[in-house]
Amino acid sequence: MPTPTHCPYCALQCGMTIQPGPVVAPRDFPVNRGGLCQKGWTSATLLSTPDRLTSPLVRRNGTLEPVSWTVALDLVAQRLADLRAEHGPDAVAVFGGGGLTNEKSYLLGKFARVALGTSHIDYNGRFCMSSAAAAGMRAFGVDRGLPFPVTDLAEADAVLLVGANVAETMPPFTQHLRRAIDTGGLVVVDPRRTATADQAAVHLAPAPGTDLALALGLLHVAVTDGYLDTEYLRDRTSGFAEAWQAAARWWPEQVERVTGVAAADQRRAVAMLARAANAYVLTARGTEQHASGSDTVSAWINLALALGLPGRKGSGFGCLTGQGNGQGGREHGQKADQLPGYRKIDDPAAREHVAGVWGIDPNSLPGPGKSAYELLDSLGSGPRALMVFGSNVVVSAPRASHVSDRLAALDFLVVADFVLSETASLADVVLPVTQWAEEGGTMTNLEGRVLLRRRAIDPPAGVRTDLEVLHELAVRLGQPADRFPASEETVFEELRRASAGGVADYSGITYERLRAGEALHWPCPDESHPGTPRLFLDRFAHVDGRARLVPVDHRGPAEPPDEQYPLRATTGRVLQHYQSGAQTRRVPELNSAVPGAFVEVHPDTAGRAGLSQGDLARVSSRRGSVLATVRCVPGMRIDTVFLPFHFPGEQRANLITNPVLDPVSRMPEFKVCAVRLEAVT
Ligand SMILES: Nc1nc2c(c(=O)[nH]1)N[C@H]1C(S)=C(S)[C@@H](COP(=O)(O)OP(=O)(O)OC[C@H]3O[C@@H](n4cnc5c(=O)[nH]c(N)nc54)[C@H](O)[C@@H]3O)O[C@H]1N2
Ligand SMILES: Nc1nc2c(c(=O)[nH]1)N[C@H]1C(S)=C(S)[C@@H](COP(=O)(O)OP(=O)(O)OC[C@H]3O[C@@H](n4cnc5c(=O)[nH]c(N)nc54)[C@H](O)[C@@H]3O)O[C@H]1N2
Ligand code: SF4
Ligand SMILES: [Mo]
Repeated sequence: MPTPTHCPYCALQCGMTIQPGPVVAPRDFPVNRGGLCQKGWTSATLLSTPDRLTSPLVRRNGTLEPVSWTVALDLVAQRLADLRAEHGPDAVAVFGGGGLTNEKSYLLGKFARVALGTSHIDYNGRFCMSSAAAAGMRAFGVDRGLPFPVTDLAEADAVLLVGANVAETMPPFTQHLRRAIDTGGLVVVDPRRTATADQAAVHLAPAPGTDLALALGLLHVAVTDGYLDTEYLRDRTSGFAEAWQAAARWWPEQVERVTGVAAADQRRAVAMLARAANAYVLTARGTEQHASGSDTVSAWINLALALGLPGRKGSGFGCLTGQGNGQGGREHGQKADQLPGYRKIDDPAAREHVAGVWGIDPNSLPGPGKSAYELLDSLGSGPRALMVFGSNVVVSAPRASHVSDRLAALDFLVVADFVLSETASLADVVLPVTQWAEEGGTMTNLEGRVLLRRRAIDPPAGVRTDLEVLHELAVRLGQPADRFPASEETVFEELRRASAGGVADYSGITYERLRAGEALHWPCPDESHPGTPRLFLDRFAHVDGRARLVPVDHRGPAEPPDEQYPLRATTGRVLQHYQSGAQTRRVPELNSAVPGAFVEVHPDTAGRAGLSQGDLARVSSRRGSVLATVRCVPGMRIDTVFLPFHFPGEQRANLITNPVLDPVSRMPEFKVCAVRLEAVT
């Protein structure tokens, strides 16, 4: 019998079945309705990849050698205990991932705070949704990527899609935009003419890093062209006057000068949104991964609020979560400043509640730690040991060569993975773990719906689950065995209690309800509660029930182009590869489709550098150089180049990226830095 489950990759969490073979097939589920992208179709391949890790590895005389689990776990526990005894609990740091199940995220956070006693835990979601989360919190008082089911979009007449290339990053999602596309209501904001922009009636192509000016300009147009929803602003929001002060200065011609987006197109886009019966504004990484990302998302929210969209039936604002469990991964306590239930770690009531569930003294809980990049940057001088679960930072962190240096400065690096990722290959100990189809757990998709991942096939001999690894290590570090259960359902039962009363309340969700196929979106505060597919219909989550417009102003990229580095480089994704590529580069069909790094560049810009299609180029910034094959794209802006970040070694786009951080979210500026393009001679 095929087992129903979900795709292991992105936040859409397409429904699929898997049966021994292993063979996957799409399944009818609301988010994908029987569709899958190429990554989903080929996802079973990695389960039996020839270089699958099936034994723990320990570095001896410079090389990783297979050892037994007992030897590996004893060694890890001993080294961590020694470093802690010598340098204090903050000598050990933990780095998690948004691909981990809710149970893993929860237990990893508890392991760091209780078994290790360290404040240093953060995760790759900081590189992903943190700016959107910060802006959502500010505006609405709660952060759930989409506060409505994806299927609601099917009724949309107009959709403003900002910095999202869903045709490549969530292909089955585009079916929900069908009506908007067919009725000429799709507006795409992207410096590149992507496969998504190709389907839009209006494509606005701002220079990378200028979205904030564009959003202010569109708010300006909304006001001057008479589209303001004054009744909604009066009844459901506060802060319009302050937000308008900055936007008042951004008249369309001024915005055109800064962004390159024609004033007439700005007006068209606003008119389309304002005149539609049902309209949505959706953002993703293109507009968020900037040093001004939080303010930029706030500016898009301000626009949506001015038009009266959020919390209105058939309309809304949302951010597209990225990783498989990007939503749940940020709710259960693997973020530096959080405890389970999306609670704040510096809130005394939150500490008391969670410490009560964990059976510990609230005073023994550490305080907030450093954000992901700051944590990586401090390795060696701060933490002496790092444990990585579910991230490949050597490829995916900004200023990657510096991050590799910091990893090399550690006394001890432990990586749990199912393949020898670029990060795992630097480790002192590698722990081989199960993959999605071989384990159970829950994931929370981009619409806040909790889904069951079911074990469908037996794992290869020699691998353990992440939960088993944490259990074994916690016991060796002196914790009671039942404080770190290795069964996912037992962990979930505890997670429910820890989340009870929190922002992300899972206490009414049970495995039994999920097995029965109930569609449960959090918050779900008791077992008779139907869950909350749509937030904000009556009120926003702030105490007064109102949404806030936040006053923000444009500041531009942290590193503007200059004579030495005259171009703007931006980075992102292609359909066939996932993230650091650790998984998809091992799937022959995907790897042969896109075998290496490329740089998209306007033919004239390439020509000026003496380059043409297929040549090898060097793209250099103040931090380093990346090698990539030239792809001439006539639709590109002449001042901009684009590189995917899925490739290792000298092809790492992150060799050039700027690690400057957003002051609120601590998100690095992955989406713009100043570069120069040269031929490799
Ligand atoms: N195939 C594939 N799918 C994925 C993933 C993957 O790695 N591969 N990863 C998943 C994850 S974790 C995430 S976070 C999502 C990301 O999903 P998306 O956000 O859709 O992906 P990106 O390609 O990072 O960025 C989207 C677009 O932003 C544009 N962009 C660059 N700079 C700017 C700018 O300054 N302003 C604006 N408005 N746009 C800009 C880029 O040209 C790009 O087309 O995808 C998920 N799905
Ligand atoms: N230049 C640039 N850099 C970027 C971005 C960008 O747009 N531009 N985007 C950023 C974004 S949005 C993201 S989300 C990050 C993602 O970047 P990474 O954090 O590197 O993401 P992955 O490549 O998915 O890495 C996951 C690793 O964990 C392993 N793994 C997967 N599932 C599990 C599990 O359940 N347990 C364990 N133990 N291991 C597991 C995989 O094999 C893989 O090696 O990259 C960021 N970096
Ligand atoms: S869109 Fe995302 S969840 Fe769906 S098949 Fe592709 S990678 Fe998997
Ligand atoms: Mo992401």
